[in-house]
Amino acid sequence: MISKNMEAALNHQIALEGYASQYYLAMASWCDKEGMEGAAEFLHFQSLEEREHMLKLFHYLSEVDGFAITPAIEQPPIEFESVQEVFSLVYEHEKKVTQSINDLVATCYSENDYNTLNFLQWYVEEQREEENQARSILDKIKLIGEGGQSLYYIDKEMKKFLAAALAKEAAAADSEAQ
Ligand code: OFO
Repeated sequence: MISKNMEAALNHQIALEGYASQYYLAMASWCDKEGMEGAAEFLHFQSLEEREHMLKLFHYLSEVDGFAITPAIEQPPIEFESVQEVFSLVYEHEKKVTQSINDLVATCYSENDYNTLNFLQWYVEEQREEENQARSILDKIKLIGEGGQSLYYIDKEMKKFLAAALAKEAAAADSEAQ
């Protein structure tokens, strides 16, 4: 059984993860349009990840006799100035999600809800990794600089970031299977 307050807080998080999925999908489409295939692939992957984060919360709410609410589809921005802007927005969004997870953890303590606290540990770790990843991408883009030839190198780097994210996912699936 979960409190109404915690149920509402987790539904808010569901909406935030769902929005992140839409947001990154819009960014993927923009990168594709600009011929940045590597960045587009990375953002498509990230968009799917966010949907999974949303669904994980959905299932948790059902498991603890709560009611998961399907969030409305909000139109995210679809045009961006540059690939640097895209990833600085990703970084900003990840920081916002981290703050929201931290607030949820604080609510768990104030309600003595140790089940939800335990469940959220996965998100705490995931946010640390995702924030770090977004910051590293942004640093790399700043280092390479923008402009014709730089975009080619940025896109190549994005493929490496995607490969690392896929390897991490495969390792997590392996350890779950054991
Ligand atoms: Fe859901 O991990 Fe990022 O936001």
